[in-house]
Amino acid sequence: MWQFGFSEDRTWDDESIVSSNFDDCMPVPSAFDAMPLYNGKRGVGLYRRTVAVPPGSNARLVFNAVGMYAKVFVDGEKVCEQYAAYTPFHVDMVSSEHRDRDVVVMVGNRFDRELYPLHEIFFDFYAYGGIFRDVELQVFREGPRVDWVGVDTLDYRTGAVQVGIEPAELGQTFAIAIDDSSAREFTVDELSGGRFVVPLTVEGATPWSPDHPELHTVTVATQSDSLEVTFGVRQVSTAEGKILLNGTPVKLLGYCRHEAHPQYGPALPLVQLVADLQLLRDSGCNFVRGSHYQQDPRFLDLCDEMGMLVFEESLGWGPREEHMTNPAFVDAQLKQTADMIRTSYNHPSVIMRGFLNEGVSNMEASRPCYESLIRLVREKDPHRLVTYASNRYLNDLFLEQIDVINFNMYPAWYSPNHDDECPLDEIRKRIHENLEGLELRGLADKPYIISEIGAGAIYGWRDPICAHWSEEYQREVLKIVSNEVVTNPRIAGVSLWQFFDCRTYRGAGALGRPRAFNNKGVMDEYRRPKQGYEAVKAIFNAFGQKEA
Ligand code: ADA
Repeated sequence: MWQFGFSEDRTWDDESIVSSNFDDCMPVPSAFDAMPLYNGKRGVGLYRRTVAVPPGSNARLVFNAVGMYAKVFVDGEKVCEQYAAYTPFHVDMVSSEHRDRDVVVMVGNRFDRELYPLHEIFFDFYAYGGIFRDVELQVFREGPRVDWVGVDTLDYRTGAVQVGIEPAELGQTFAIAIDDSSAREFTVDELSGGRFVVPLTVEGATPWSPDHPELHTVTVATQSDSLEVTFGVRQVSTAEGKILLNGTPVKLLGYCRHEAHPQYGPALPLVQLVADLQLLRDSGCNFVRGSHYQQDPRFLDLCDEMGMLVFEESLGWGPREEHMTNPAFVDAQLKQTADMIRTSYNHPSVIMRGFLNEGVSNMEASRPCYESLIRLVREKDPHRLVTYASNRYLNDLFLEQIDVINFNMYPAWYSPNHDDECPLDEIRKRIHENLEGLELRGLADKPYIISEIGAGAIYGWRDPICAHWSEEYQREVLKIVSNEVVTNPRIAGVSLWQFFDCRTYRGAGALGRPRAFNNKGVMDEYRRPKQGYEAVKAIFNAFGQKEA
């Protein structure tokens, strides 16, 4: 529990606020504006608590996510400002003779493009305020530290991996142990990009896959510090339009998922994360797209443990030309995407990474932003696939540069043909048009995924004529799509839009969003299944059994 205060009037610049106004309390993690008393309010939230650090020790506070933006004060002094809601950041606490350190986090949840260009009110999901994911306290001993360890699989057949360590300097020694084997010492004789890289073998490893999510640990230690990370031995690649997991083609069947719940906002408790994964597995899925931001690290841990493949995405939704040409926006994109890659580096579940959902990738003005993001993702992690979800289809300018084509489309929903009483026929037509176009453009070798497709349905709304917004209509759309995906060898996968309904905004945008929710979930926001759930489940499971 932290002390808490909230002001709708004070400005973000007014830092005098951090010394007063704590008249309530709030659990961490939490989104304060998902709590009944603060629902829908926008302003400045304040969290305060005392953190005990042994006198004389340096310490670090790691914030796994604070939205929408934050300033952190330690002992009354500002030590950090952060403007990316879903990526972790840390503050270092220099040693002091006092044990009790005063930590205040000022949290802003007002939209402000100047301050925080990554999130806009036109997005189709609600932006909450609060310290929504865990805060960790790390207390350090004197001496060399191990801040980051990253493991890459070099050959899933032999168990060959390489372990990268930061920070490292020439002459320094690290003790490294895989699983419960005894530690071996390695002295840094060469640095690669500031990192010490050690080739090792995981003896007798079964490659990680959804059917065999076997995990391993590596422990890296100096005399004063040690870090243990979990990883899987697995490789992902593409060939002839397919995604290969450990050399074997895999069809990706799944949903897009927001981190959302009406009661908790984005601060989901562990039981809910587990429930979501149980439901994904129950639906015959092997794949989830973390739309449209980095998911909770605990969710990724569960994907590793329970065998779910992940398309990981940094925060972005429909950026326009004005964003593409705004250097502050581009810099913030690059930073949050680099931070995301660093923190999810060891999750075997994460097989591809993307950014800028539905950006203007058909415009020349977008080239610098897209090309620098593609380059960054490849450089920071050459062992995963690079992609982004596009709705510019064949007008997209950058498809040649990515590994996997992901197209978002709504043929039977946002139908251009208003005279058509039932536009279900458009679904296959659109998919085939895309595939033919990609072939003509010479892109048939790249795997093609439908990263979004779906229809809105209000939970419980049944309709004998199968009209828009009925569970029946959604069920029919999802059936056609799922059957097409499992039978068409040119389609490498699908992430249906979406796993459950999620809150959007009030105001004019809500005209196409009854209840101010995006109702295209195959479950409602409380995870109550609509008719489409069982329909998709039957098709995905039948395919899974056939493949096995
Ligand atoms: C887009 C977007 C989704 C959602 C969807 C819809 O494709 O990427 O976040 O808004 O449209 O429901 O219209």
